[in-house]
Amino acid sequence: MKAFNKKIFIKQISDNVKNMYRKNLEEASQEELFQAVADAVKNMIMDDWIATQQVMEKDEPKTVYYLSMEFLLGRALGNNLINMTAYAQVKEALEEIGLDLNTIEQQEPDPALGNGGLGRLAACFLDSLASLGYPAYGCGIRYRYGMFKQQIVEGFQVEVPDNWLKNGYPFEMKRPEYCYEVRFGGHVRMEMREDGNMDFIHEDYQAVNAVAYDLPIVGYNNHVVDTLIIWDAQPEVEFSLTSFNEGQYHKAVEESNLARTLVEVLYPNDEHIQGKELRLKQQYFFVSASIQRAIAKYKKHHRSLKQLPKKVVFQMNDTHPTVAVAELMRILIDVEGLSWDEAWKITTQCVAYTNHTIMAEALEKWPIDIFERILPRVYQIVDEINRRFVLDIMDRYPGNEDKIRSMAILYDGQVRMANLAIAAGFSVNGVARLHTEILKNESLKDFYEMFPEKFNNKTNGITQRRFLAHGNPLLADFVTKYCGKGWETDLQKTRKLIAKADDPKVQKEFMEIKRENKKRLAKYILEKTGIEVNVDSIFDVHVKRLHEYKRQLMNILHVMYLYNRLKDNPDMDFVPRTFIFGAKAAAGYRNAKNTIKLINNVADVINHDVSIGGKIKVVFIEDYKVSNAEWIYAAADVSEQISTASKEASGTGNMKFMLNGALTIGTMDGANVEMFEEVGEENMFIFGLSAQEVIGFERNHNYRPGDIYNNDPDVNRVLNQLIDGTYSHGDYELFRSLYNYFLNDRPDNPADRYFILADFRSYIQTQEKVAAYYRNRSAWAKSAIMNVACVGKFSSDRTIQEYVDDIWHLEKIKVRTSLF
Ligand code: GLS
Repeated sequence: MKAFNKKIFIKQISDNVKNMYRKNLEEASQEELFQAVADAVKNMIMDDWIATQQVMEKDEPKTVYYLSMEFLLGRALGNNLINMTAYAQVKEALEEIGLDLNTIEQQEPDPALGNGGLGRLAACFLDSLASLGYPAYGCGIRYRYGMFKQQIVEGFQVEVPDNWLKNGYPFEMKRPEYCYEVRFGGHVRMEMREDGNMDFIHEDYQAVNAVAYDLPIVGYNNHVVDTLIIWDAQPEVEFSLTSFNEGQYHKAVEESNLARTLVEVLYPNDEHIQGKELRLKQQYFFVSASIQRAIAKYKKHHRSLKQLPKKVVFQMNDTHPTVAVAELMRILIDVEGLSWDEAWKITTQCVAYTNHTIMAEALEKWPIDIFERILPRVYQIVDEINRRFVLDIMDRYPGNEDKIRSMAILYDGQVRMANLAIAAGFSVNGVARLHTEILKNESLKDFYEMFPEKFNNKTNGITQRRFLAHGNPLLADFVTKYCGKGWETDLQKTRKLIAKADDPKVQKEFMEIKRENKKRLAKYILEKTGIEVNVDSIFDVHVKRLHEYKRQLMNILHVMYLYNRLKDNPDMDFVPRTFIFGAKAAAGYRNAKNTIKLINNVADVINHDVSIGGKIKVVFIEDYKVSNAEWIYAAADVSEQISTASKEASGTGNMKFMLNGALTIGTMDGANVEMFEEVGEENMFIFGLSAQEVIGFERNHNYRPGDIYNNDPDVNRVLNQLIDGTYSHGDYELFRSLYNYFLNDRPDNPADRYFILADFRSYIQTQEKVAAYYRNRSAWAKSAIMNVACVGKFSSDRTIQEYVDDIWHLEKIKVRTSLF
């Protein structure tokens, strides 16, 4: 970035408004001003972006291609300014012309090209890659419609399309020169070549063009600007009514329809596959384009592909892009003319796989007939990989059918994408230590036994640039005051707070900051929901995707339990609490949607009951997304991380709350385990079954929630309130399916499969401890400060450095802008 020149910057904004909208500054709307400011900021980024690409072109460093169906970016304007270290200057410049940066930032649509944790992790990783100075491309899809917007109408979730490109997105750049053909359908004809080898000729296919759009990923204060490529689909031949004979006419119509539908929408399911053909097409589309791009770039410098693994590594973010294995093989064999063995050697050194969940319903499997019909040549390659892999298994375990059943890529009429990724990948990693252990010892046990050297752990992390520097400026200043500058790129620096955590003055200062942030959120809540909340109550927050294993249902049952107690003993000693929820449910996920309705109905009853004197409030924040999340974390006192142990692979929200000085109430699950190690038992509230206990129950089928229902009167009462009309205006049926969840036992769907009742009593008791602890302001403040002090490990900078050291082996690049 050139040295910031206020005068030029201001001039550019007014020029932009004039040229883009034929208006003066005074006439422009806030949205127009956002576009004008964003364009000016993009202009500031450009020199560094060009310089970074030039260094990459010249030095040709090894580069990671992070292949991901999802990048949940959130707004870019503020974050870019933070990373350019220009936020304060730009804010001041705008003030000079009467503009408020905050208001302008809020005009930006959240680019929501992801569902939740997995997509947000990808975005944090890009931020860290650029900030650490590593050469990287994110590769994804330019969905016309990202994650849906959520409205709550009479307590129900309603999904509204998210047309984020409606006014044009100022940070994206179309790159028509990067355009690759991607083929679907048709059939493969084999032809003998003169040298005796086979040619595989793909015929009668439909083709679309993948066209690149680049987004800048600005590194923190280092001039490095990496690139996120999102692929758009366009028909190969522009459709024209007159110039086609009948056959071409149909093909043109089909191809233009395919191009249109291909990138239309993000599938809004987290950790659940729907198995739609279009989804497989999306996967192949962006994977093929990305690999073609990587190979074209490599070939500018090399004639032989043998050295590809020295220059390129593809990280496959979950099973979604794992068709990359076969697509790379296809290109190396069919396009580049390598032998199978040469291609396999290269491929298996270039691809690595990250597993993000143990939930069986999330591991992608495709019916063979669909896969073969859509990708006939790629299927042949998968078939051959499988044939050879099964021979390897038989070699290693003669006569052991079980091993083939668990590890074969093609089995039972399905293509198992995780198995493909593990068979071919040189690295397989989980995303928190516990998760990786469960992969090794339970779900991927056979693979671990066969390929122990491939398995490794990379505990997730988050970027402190967005979630502290941008999201919580007051706390950011506090950290700078006591730890000095530098935590933006070295989060371990917050450890200096340990020495301050006992200091009453520092504690008071921390609590004042928290209170300011609670006021900011309270104002937002009032505006959005009309609910007035008490900023001196405990802000107890549960925000994340709605999923049964995350147990929002347990949380709201606990609220119902507390309300019963308050009604029974109106004079009881009670620490006021505001329970804050935010969660989107997949559109077809019934229990999840019913849970949202239940939370809203409980909120309605409790918030309107004047007899409890406002001691409990329940708020459901509509449309939880990256931009409002930043405010929510900053305001939280208590962070709910209460998944059934063993089910949450890592969690990353847990880390964002910790960074913002909230105390966690949680199970020993995912990365909570490692947070506990870092922050110590005095500063975190742990309860519930362990992962081993849960796995034990699942294995032995000896969990009996019905007994708890019958024997624990508090449990009995809250469950009955689901079907006695208390929270449904007398409708006994509205929440019957949630009630049944606890008690209906079926072999494929056991009662209370997420062990809510098993953990309920210890959850109640631990929540009592939370309330008692909150009364001790000094102890609470100390623990909150300790959370900030001990969060260092959970920076995504640490995670990325581990990926670089153990998997990618990249070298840092140095960018100096010549104009500087
Ligand atoms: C997820 C896991 O559920 C989270 O625990 C994890 O933090 C995240 C990133 O690794 O990935 N897997 C998934 O499919 N969605 C997720 O959020």
